[in-house]
Amino acid sequence: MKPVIFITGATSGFGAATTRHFASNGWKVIATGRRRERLAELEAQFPEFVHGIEMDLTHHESIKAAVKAIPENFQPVTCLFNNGGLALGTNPIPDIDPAHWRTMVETNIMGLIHTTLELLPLLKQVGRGASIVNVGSIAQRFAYPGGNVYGATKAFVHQFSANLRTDTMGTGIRVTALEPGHAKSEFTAVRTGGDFEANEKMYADNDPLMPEDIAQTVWWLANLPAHVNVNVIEVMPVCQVPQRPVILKREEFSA
Ligand code: NDP
Ligand code: 8X3
Repeated sequence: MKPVIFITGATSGFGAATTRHFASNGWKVIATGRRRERLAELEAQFPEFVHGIEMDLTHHESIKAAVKAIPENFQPVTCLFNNGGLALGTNPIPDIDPAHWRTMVETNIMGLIHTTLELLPLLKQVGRGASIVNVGSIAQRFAYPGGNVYGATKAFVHQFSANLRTDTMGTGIRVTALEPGHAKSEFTAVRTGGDFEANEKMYADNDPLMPEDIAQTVWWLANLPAHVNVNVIEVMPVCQVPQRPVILKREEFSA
């Protein structure tokens, strides 16, 4: 029987690349997201390997319906790639849109925990060798102006992943928080409300991670020997360097 991966956010960026990588290498993929036409493209590219299901992470009922709609020949599930998510807005507090905050919490936190809850029975059927890969971000550890609620949702993913490991203890299911840095996708276009020029500019003069880099990392994680659990993995492009905290001079304070 071929192994199966359930992917959230399969319509773009990391999720689309991971769908292609796994399907090309003989896994079956349940590809989910809101944009049906993009799911259809993936299905057309890999007719026997990809099954698309429309799913909105912000609605628990939509997640339940999607899991119910998984065809029998795409069960049980060996890997859950909890990847779908977004940042909205780049302004520091208080110049923010409360609706953005709500959507980020509903997608990055509620969507991820509800998906985990609904998939667990199918992962438990596999048990030893099954895995959950939760996409966090370096933004959970490195603060930056305008990162406010986005970074905090990813800090949730970091700690939830650790707690989930303790709750799944004894089932054989592995849990990893995968925390990427600067990576090219549609992330910045979404964050800026559809500014694809800003998206291109962000990556024009540097060499970011590419979605395929993340797909390969997920592949490595999912195919490690069954007794190995990578708790956290932080991945950055060589062009991105973590630095020490900023120190302000007295004259740089506004009051
Ligand atoms: P993209 O914008 O390219 O992809 C985001 C995916 O999330 C899309 O497939 C989108 O699908 C899905 N999504 C968003 N909202 C919902 C929703 N309500 N319901 C279902 N699916 C949803 O960005 P990335 O590939 O970069 O992002 C993937 C993950 O990686 C995110 O969690 C992001 O926070 C994280 N990340 C990104 C980094 C980067 O620099 N790019 C770095 C670190 C982490 P659709 O719109 O069709 O529903
Ligand atoms: C996305 C990475 O640093 O742009 O999670 O917020 S960052």
